[in-house]
Amino acid sequence: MSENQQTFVMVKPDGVRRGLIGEVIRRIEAKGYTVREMKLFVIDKELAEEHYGEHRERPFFTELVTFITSGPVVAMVVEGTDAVVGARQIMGATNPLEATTGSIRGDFATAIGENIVHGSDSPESADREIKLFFG
Ligand code: DAT
Ligand code: MG
Repeated sequence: MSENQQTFVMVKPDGVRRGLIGEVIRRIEAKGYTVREMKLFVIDKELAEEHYGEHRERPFFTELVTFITSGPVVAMVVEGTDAVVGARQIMGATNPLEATTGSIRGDFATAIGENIVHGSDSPESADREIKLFFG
């Protein structure tokens, strides 16, 4: 059953640096979703470590936190039918080499560490991340 959902979307520092804020929002809106909240700011280390807490033990964690705090991001609450899965479909696979052409990561990224966008991976993650960034 499809349902109306909210998800958390973020244009990461590489996306902002490369001037892709508009492109990401365009694709989200073109799909049929609505941006409900949005802010541009630099994430501090504490918020980055909380947001990526599930990856704390991974070898790339330090690099990930350094990267996500390296410049401004655009954080958004995006709403629409099955928005959690749908937004991730627009983004493509985590590794840009596996992301299909036509997806944001497939079209604009070359490396897993700089893959332009973030999207919540489940409704539970969306709730947690929306509260973390907009609560
Ligand atoms: P996603 O962002 O698609 O939800 P994830 O939650 O598994 O992917 O990982 C979070 C971010 O961490 C991902 O967007 C890029 C980075 N990352 C994931 N796996 C990595 C790896 N093997 N090496 C370097 N960075 C990685
Ligand atoms: Mg994830």
